[in-house]
Formats: sequence, structure tokens, C-alpha cells
Amino acid sequence: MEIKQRLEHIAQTHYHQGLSQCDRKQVYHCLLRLTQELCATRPAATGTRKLYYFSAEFLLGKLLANNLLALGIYQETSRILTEAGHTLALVEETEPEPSLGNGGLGRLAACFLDSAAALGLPVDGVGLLYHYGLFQQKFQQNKQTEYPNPWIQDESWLLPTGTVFSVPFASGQVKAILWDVAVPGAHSNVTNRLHLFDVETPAPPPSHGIHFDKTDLPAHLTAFLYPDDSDEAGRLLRVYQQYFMVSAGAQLVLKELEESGASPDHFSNHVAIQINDTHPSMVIPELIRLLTARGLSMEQAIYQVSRACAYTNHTILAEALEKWPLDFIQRVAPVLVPIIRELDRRVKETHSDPKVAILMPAGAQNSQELVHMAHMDIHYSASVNGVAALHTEILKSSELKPFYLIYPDKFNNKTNGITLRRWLEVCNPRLAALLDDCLGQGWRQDPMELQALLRFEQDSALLDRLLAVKRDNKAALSLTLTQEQGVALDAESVFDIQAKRLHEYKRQQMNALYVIRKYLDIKEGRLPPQPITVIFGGKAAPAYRMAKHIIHLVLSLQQLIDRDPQVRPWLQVVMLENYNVTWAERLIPACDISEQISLASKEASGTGNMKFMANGAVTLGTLDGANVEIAQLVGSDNIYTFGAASSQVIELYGPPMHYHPDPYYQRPNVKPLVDFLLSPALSSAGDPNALRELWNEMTGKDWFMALLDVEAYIAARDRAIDDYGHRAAWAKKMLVNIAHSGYFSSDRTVAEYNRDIWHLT
Ligand code: 26Q
Repeated sequence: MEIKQRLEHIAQTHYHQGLSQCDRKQVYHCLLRLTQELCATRPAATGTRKLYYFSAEFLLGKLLANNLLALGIYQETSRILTEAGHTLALVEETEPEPSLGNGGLGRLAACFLDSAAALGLPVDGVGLLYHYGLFQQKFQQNKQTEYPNPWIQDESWLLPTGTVFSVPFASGQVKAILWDVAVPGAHSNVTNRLHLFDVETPAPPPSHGIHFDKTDLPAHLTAFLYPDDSDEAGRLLRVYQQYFMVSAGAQLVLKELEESGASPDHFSNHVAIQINDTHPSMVIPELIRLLTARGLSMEQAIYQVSRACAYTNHTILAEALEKWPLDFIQRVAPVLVPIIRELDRRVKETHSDPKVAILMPAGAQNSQELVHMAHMDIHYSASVNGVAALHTEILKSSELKPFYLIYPDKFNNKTNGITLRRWLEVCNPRLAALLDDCLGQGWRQDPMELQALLRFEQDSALLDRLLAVKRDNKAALSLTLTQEQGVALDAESVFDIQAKRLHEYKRQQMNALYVIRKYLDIKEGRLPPQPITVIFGGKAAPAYRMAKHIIHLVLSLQQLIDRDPQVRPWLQVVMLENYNVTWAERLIPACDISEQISLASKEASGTGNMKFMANGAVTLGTLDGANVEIAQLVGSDNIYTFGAASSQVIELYGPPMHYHPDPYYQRPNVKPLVDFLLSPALSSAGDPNALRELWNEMTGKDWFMALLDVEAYIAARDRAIDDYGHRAAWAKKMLVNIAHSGYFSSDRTVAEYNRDIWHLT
């Protein structure tokens, strides 16, 4: 049946009326059903091995448009809806965004599922079905407050499977109910799956913000992603969640293996497991447990699991490397404790260096015996990878050096990527159409073909069209922002955007210091070459005090500037509320300057940097993470880099620590900016205590060295904003960035994982 007939049929069956009589929500549900039906008719990808991507997060974003695109019916559906008096883009708006992720690691997992399906590779995701997801961010009194995000509706992408496993907690067996989300592949005919586990009776939403009784289990196991872990109950809950995910996931892996007729004796010939950071690390002892229960010896089980598993590291921040008291695991999943002890015993038998042990005895630093999750992963995996060239080098030469000396062959780099289907084709149809006009459609399947754009570098007509696309996207963003948050933007100004989780190492505070610089300049009559719009988006972890203070600083600046008629025509600051994938899809196509200003060595890769680049923004960044590779590709004329090099930063950290902010703070160009936090002007909009605390931190500690780089940053940013005024030259920079973004396709990244680690086909 044709798409049109099928849609009319679905509308008649469910709503007893034609598509044109349906309201927007009903049209959405018709499309949801049609898409589900079409996905179900496609086979799963097959191969000699199957990869399970275990991740605490899958930051999917809305699925309708991407699924229609993958199924090859986006254009046709759009036309059918127009004929029926609807607009596909408006129908898409009615879809709630799944709330199963938090930041880069979760979005990477979603891009990988999309790419694996497109490449026809047998890759399924395994995770948890969080009912209230990551919190919803609201601003009150210029501060972040958190609310649950109940995103699951009766009709959704979640498919019941009927599959149930039993997870053996210390407190008793808990049922894990399996739900699936279909992942159709573009350019392939397959549908892969994302497997999400839930408890049998999930808790209702909490009545006071995101606060709930963390000991009320199992109902709350799947309530929130990353529940507050500032107390012991919260940390225990994280261990409960992790074990629930990996135990159910491991049982699913073995069920599918057994159904395929293969023997657990040859587990690793058929199964590969990617461990996305350390949150799923307990899958290693859990699989060993389940394989020994099926008759393998400890020796055989360890061998099979170590050959199947691979570990991806996403951070070198020491505080983000998970170490759990063994006692927690004893209290949650005692069945794992003897296995972890055995894994540790074997390590200690061969390696005397205490730095590579899995179990760290209670001692001066820690009151309890700790399990170092990353260490377990490295010893008992076949591969350890970093997520950008610089990151992998830092892992090898410093953070994980003792491990690299033991296992040089395990270490490898897989520079992150993004799916250009979502991050260009779907989110920026104007640019996609222009690229089709210039290059044909081949770039959609092979993004390296975008390089052919370089032939148009001198083509002023094309450059003008590129600028027109950007202007239209900026106007569209302004409209949406006005409708949804009551903020109008000046589409003729330069749009400078920093959108990412709030963290001191990402240095949103340094961006704010630039805003203060401009504010003071304008007050003193020094006007910028053109009006500047600075947009921030991002959530702070609810218990991360300084990150919340930085949001408060930005919101206070926003209010101060909005109310100042002298400054406002030249400078606008917007802290967008509840930044998520949907907002990213609107912001990124509208960006001129992409802020990627982490302290060098601290951002493992970044993936927003790649998305902005592919949409014709020019990066202003440090030589950190994948910025280094962007700089190599586009050349120094087409990126603005500044700041201390990663090697210098690593030196400064010591030990001993060689950095103190004071000498930088005392500089005449720096002090007034930082001291503005204490000014009566800002205090009129903000909370003096919060701003004072932030000032204390910035002048007394400045752990991520914002004051070290701030002068170089201001100079580089001024230069970028000056250059923006030279429209033709700027358009060339945009073009060069788009032309080189093909390398950052996650299709390339996933193909590399398959070639070097997974060996699926
Ligand atoms: C750690 C300890 C206890 C509880 C939670 C955590 C925790 C939670 C989330 C640790 C890390 C995360 C998320 C990390 C993350 O998103 N990392 C990003 O991964 C991207 C994909 O590789 C990179 O591009 C980013 O540079 C990296 O920051």
C-alpha cells in the first residue's frame, strides 16, 4: 500500500476520520504508528558477531523526523501532510523528547546506534528506561530549579517485548521488564534495537521537585538518571541502577546467544560488548557469573568475557572516575563480590604496582575498600579507547600510563563523530538543500563528499546563499525563542553560542567574563563593531554548587543588560531554559561563533564542536579534545584558537600544583572583570552571597584556570567578531568548515570501531 493510503487507513481506524480532519496530535500518532509498522517489517542486521552497546545514557532526541528519513519517506510524508492541510515540522513539535541522557556520552551512544543501523551492522543498545529522566530545568529568581521530566506517554516509541528477567539483589529478586525502541537504518534495510529495562511497578512522580525516598526500592530504580548522590542512600541507588541494567542486559545477551544455537563456551566468537564509560562496568563480573553458572570454568569465563568486552573512556577528570566501596556492592549485589575479589587477586598476582589494582585497600585516603571500575575494565577488556586523538595520547602518557605500559596493544583512539542525518539533514534543511544544489545528494551517504564544496570557495553567488541560509536560520531561532521563552533576538547581530552541560572545566564563567568586558566597554563608550548576541544553554548537576552559581551569574547579567538601554542595542545575553536535543537542533544551524573553550586537556573530545562546524559556525576554542583535529582539518584561517596548551596545563597541575589565580587576577585587564561580580550593579539583579561565593572560587582557587586564559580569550574573540563583519571572507570560513566536517561523521567512527574492535561482519 502507498504511504498515503496507509496513513488514511490508520486515521480512519483510530479516529474515524480522514487525515485532513485530524488535529496535529492525531497526525503525529498516525505517523508514529506507520513508522512503527514499517520498522517492524525490516530485518535485524546480522553478522558473525553481535555488539551490545551498554550505556547508562541514550540521549535520543525526538525520533519521528529521523525515522522517516531513515525509512526514506520524509519528503513523501511531508508532501502528503501538506496536501492534507498539515505541516510536518509542526507535527514533529508535538513529539515529547525522550529524557534518557544528560550530555555528550549519551548523545554519542544515540549517534552510534543511528550509524550502526545505517551501516547495516548488528549493534543493539542496552540501557534503562528512566521515567522522569534527567531533570527539567526552570529558572526562578535567576537560579536553576529542577523538576521531574515525565516524558513517557501512552502512545510512544516504546514497544513492549514480553521479555522479563530476574535480577538477584541482596534484598531479593527484582523483575526487569524489557522495552524496545526500533532503530531503522538509513541506506540499509535493517532495523536494530535499543533495549531499555524497567521495573515492574515504577514509582509515581515525586511531589516535591526531584526529591524522593531513595530507599524506596525497587520502584525508584528507574525514576531518574543520575539521582542526587550527595548522601549514601543516593550512592547506593546508583549502584542498584547499574547492577539492574547490567544484570538484565547480560541475561538478554545470553538469551539471544542461546536462541541463536551457539554455545556459551564460544561466547566471544558471537558477542561483543562495548562498555560506555564505567557506569556499566559491573557487566564484566556479572557475565563471568552467568557463564560459570552455565558450566564454564572461572578460567574459561574470564577468557571469554575479556575477549568480548571493550571499554571506552570519556573523561580524565579524576572526580568522574568511578570508585565504589566494595561494601556497597556487597549490600546491593553480593553475588559479584567473590568474582571481583578473584579478578583483583589475579591482577595482583602478576602486577605488583598498587596503581593498577582493582581493589584499593582502606587507608589514609579512603575509609573503605574501593573497587576501581576503570581498572577492572582495562584488565578484563580486549580494547581501551579514548574519544579524540589528544585524549587518547593523554590517557597513554599520563592518566592511564601504568596500564599502557602493561597493555600497549589494547589502547586505541576512536575520534568521536556525529550523525549528519540528524545534525545536518534534519536540523538544517536549508543548508542541506543548498548542498544538494551544489554537490548533488551523494554527501548524504558519503559525507567525505562535502570536501567538494572547497571548489566553490571563490564562488560569490554560493557564498551569498550560504550567508542567506544562516540569516534565515537565525530568524527562525529568534521566532521560536520568542514563542517559547519570550525572548526576541536581533538576527542581524553575530550569534555567539555556548551550549553544553555546565561545568567549571568547560569554562562558561570565562565566557561570562567576556560579556562583562563588553558591558564595561559599551558603558565607557567603546562600542563593538556590530551588535553581539551571546547565547548560553546548559544544565548544572543539581548538587554542583559552582555550576549553579555560574548559571546565576549569566542570568543576572542577562537581566542587567536587558534593562540597560545604553548597552542593550549592542549586547544581548540569553541563558536558554531547559537546553536539550530539541533546542540544540534549533541553535546549532543559527550559530556564527561556536564556543569550545574548555581548559586544554580536560574535554575528552566534545561533539557539539563537530555539530556547529557542520552547520557553518566557526569555532572559537582551545586546542583541546577534537578541537585539535578540527584545527588541523580547516587550517588556522578558519578557526580561532587561543590559550595554554594541554602539555602546559598538565605541567601546571603537577604535583605539586603550580597554578594560583592571584597573579592573573591582579592584572589590570582582569581584576575589574572578576570584581564586577561584587559590584552593586550586578548585585541589583543577583544574589550577592552566591556571586561572592563564585568570586571567592575564581580568585582563590580557579581550579580550571579561567584567569590563566581569559586575556588570550578576549583577544581571540574580539578578532573573530571583527572578522565577522567582513561578510565574504567570513562566508569562506563557513564553507571551509562545512567542507571538512565529513570526517566527523559517526558513520566513520562506527566503521572504525567495527574494523578495529568489534569485527562484526
Ligand atoms: C561519575 C561518577 C558518579 C556519577 C556519575 C558520573 C558521571 C556521569 C556522567 C560521569 C560522567 C558522565 C558523562 C560524561 C560525558 O558526557 N562525557 C563526555 O563524553 C563525550 C563523548 O565521548 C565527549 O565528547 C565529552 O568530551 C565528554 O565530556
